[in-house]
Amino acid sequence: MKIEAIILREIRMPLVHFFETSFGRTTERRILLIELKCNGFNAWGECVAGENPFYCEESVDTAWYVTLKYLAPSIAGKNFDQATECIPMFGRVRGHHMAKAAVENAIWDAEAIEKKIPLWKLLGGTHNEIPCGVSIGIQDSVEQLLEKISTELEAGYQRIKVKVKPGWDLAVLEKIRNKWPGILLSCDANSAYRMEDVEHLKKFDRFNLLMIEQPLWNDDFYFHARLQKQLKSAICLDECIHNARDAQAAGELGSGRIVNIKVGRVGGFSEAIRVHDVCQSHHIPVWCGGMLESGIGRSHNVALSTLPNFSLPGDVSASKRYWKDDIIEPEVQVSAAGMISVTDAPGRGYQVREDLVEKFTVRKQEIRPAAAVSSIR
Ligand code: OSB
Ligand code: MG
Repeated sequence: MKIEAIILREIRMPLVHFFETSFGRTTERRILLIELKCNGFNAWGECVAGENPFYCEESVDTAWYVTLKYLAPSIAGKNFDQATECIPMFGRVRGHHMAKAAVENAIWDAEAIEKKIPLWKLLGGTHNEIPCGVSIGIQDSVEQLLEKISTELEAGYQRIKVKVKPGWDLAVLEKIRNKWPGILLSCDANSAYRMEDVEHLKKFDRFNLLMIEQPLWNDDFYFHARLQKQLKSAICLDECIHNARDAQAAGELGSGRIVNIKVGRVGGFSEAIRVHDVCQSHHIPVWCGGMLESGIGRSHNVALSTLPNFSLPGDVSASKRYWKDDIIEPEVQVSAAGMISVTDAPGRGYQVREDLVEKFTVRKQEIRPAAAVSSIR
């Protein structure tokens, strides 16, 4: 396909319910969307960076800058047979994985549309439905959290993950376990604990958790290995895995027994597939994490989750948990058995509601190939 133009947009979408983690509360999402104008069709990508650099170093504004100044100009006017051809074009830019992923994934979206095959098959997916879990943020009260869990269990979700931090952990988990002794339950600390907390973290073992996600520093997998040796519960790595080498090192060190793959965090579908493969060779099951995506990123997460080693329920859940109106048609829906099905429709399998995208847009910029400069005499 030929990339005739790249359109950057920032959209704003209010969440139906606030989402709070150990690093803060989000009530509205600012989202950078990438639209590719190709020969005869449009393709889309979503940047999952947050408004602030609190989950990782990137934010909506750093991603906008890097995409506008470096990534988009490097692909404008180029012809691609395969999405992977863009990777060397981004090579000079260090880091900025979420910005790179948004552009790379848009090119994968384009490749699937052009080849008239489902994106999930293009990525190497083998499952035609994926098991779903939910991630539930810190609430104003434990009662409110228990009510939310009960709603999600009734909706069919197969695994409940709750956010924890010092002061919102053991007592909360105890109330949940007393009420639901048998459910698949996990927790996510988003790096809120330190090695001095090891005795405290050992107490999590009594709740028979499926996993404790990223208990220690965001950039560490050495001390996670030390901690894992002292815990019965499996550690799941999120923030600290940026590429397949990290996954390999974490596998060799024994830093965790499960990995959460977020396609934005690792820089795009190509690297996400490599992380998946490395984990598989270390017998580490993976699941697909979420970043409060709109329908575009969500549809891409659904496609990625069909790969064979995605063997635990992910944080990929129904559009309506996040948005009054999602920007795709149909919205992502979850069955009463807690599954999302994929179809054989070409591309991402969900139409983008361009009218709604336009309505939510607060800034927009188009990049076209630089016109050939003719020298003036
Ligand atoms: O750590 O998984 C995380 C949301 C924002 C930042 C980090 C995380 C999360 C989630 C939300 O847990 C998952 C979702 O999209 O529902
Ligand atoms: Mg996490």
